[in-house]
Amino acid sequence: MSIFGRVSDSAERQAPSVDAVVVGAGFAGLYALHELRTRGLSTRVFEAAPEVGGTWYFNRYPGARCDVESVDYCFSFSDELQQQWTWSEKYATQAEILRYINWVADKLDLRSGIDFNARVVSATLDEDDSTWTVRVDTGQVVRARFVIMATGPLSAALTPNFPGLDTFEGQIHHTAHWPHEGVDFTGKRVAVIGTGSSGIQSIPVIADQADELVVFQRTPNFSVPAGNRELSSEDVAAVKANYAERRRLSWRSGGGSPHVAHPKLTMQASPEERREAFETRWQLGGVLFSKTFADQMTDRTANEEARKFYEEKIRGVVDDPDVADLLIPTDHPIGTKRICTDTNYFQTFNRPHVKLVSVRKTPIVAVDATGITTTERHYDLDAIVLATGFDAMTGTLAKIDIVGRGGQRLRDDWADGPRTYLGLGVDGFPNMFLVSGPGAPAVLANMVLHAEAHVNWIADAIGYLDEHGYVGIEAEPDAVDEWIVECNRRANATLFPQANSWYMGANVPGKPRVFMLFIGGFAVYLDICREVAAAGYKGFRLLKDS
Ligand code: N01
Repeated sequence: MSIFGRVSDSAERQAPSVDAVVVGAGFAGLYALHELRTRGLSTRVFEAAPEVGGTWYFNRYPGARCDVESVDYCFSFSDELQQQWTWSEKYATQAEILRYINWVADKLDLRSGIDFNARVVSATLDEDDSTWTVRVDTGQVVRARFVIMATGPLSAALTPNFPGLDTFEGQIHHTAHWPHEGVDFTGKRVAVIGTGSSGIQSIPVIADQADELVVFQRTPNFSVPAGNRELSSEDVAAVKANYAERRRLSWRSGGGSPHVAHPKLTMQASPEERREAFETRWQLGGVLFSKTFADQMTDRTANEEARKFYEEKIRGVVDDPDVADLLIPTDHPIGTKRICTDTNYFQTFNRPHVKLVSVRKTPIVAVDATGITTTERHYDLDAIVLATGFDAMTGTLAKIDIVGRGGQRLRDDWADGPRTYLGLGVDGFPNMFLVSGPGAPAVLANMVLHAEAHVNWIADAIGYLDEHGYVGIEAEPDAVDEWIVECNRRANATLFPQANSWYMGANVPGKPRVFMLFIGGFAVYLDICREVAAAGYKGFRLLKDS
């Protein structure tokens, strides 16, 4: 080691020290700060953005809303919070969710614990005492007993490598990095590339403004009308009077919201019952259409019934049958990519100034100063919107240089796919916890409740270590291996692996194709985590001071 290395090591040893560093100030990071502080642990949060909000700070594209009902997609840990805040719509806009997050941050005095404009660039384990040295792009260095990665599964935006993209002379905006002042497309010729949730929400709004809109679609997506509406004071009062029961159902559910599937399996229901159930769920709106019947995501025949109903609905609103053919997915079972929720998405393609281009039929060849060229023709454009998604689950963690035992790097360790135990711990990386990481239900559940559950588990684990005189906790390699097998076993019993989804890493060229989530259900997962803790953190090695 060079003398400079030694000098810097000793300087780092004198760096300020806290019990926990939390990376990210979205829902998860904010709750972690609140909970760890409440339990008397000194905690510092680093947030790359200038404000709180995480995904809801960045994703402010036109039409951005949550696809989980607002009354469920908010903190449950404090009845005072859920009683005091009043949501205005069934599905909250990005702006309203961000207002809510700011309100919580103020109410719980969280800002004082957060460094903003502070991107964590590395976290390095000191094996002698199982502590972490965390470096920030501001030059700050902090030592911590625990590092909690509340970095969010969908926070590394993906920009495809279209040749010539940087030569385009008009505006380019990624939905995940939308300008705060907004974008006015009035009188403009606009392209949207990508038809996932972000594209499907923004396309109808952009179409309202633009002179011409060209939508470049690679894979058509299933999208169900959101059925959004304003909440009346009676709606709000009914939810608030019944919040405890609503939350109880959510905690015991498959996805973290109080949905109950039809009592029969799809093919046990008569054709009339089936149709009525699909119609009722369709009218209620949103992603839960894929859970109308409990077997829809495991039984191909059941799934096909839902798909046929869906196809009929879409053909009913798209005027041109050739356009409808392009818009209706045929390459994956319904629900195996996250179902999108929309407001007038399909109707938008009936408008004369909106054109749909399948880049499967006519791929994008290049972008130049004036627009996009496909194998068929050139499109003159003033603006390009990239609704091209994320390097999900692992992308953000891979950007941080996380160095564990023996100098092993997390990004190398995960080269063939992420390895975690319960989505919470990683072998070789003691005292580092993930919130909503790969191997947890994460995005398959209500992310707010999921974050609360993870943070509570982590805080309990730290309490257990302190109470019993341990300095560290580390996932056992065998437990990680077995958990991966378990996650794969459960995924393979469903239809999910049949889709080239971001759940599978399939949207990122070169990313290993593995199903990155625990699909056994939110309540089942929480029970497993509880059992592991109750058994003295079975599958984790508890470390004594050496
Ligand atoms: O990203 P996506 P997203 N050439 O990956 C296409 C959550 N979310 O930001 O499907 C051409 O779904 C890509 O095509 P393909 C939610 O969990 C929630 O929309 O890979 N096209 C796809 O059409 C969601 O699932 C909400 O073939 C290219 C699109 O870009 C997740 O975030 C709102 C391409 C990307 O879709 C991600 O959603 C928004 C290329 N080279 C997001 N590369 C709500 O709560 C990619 N594409 C409602």
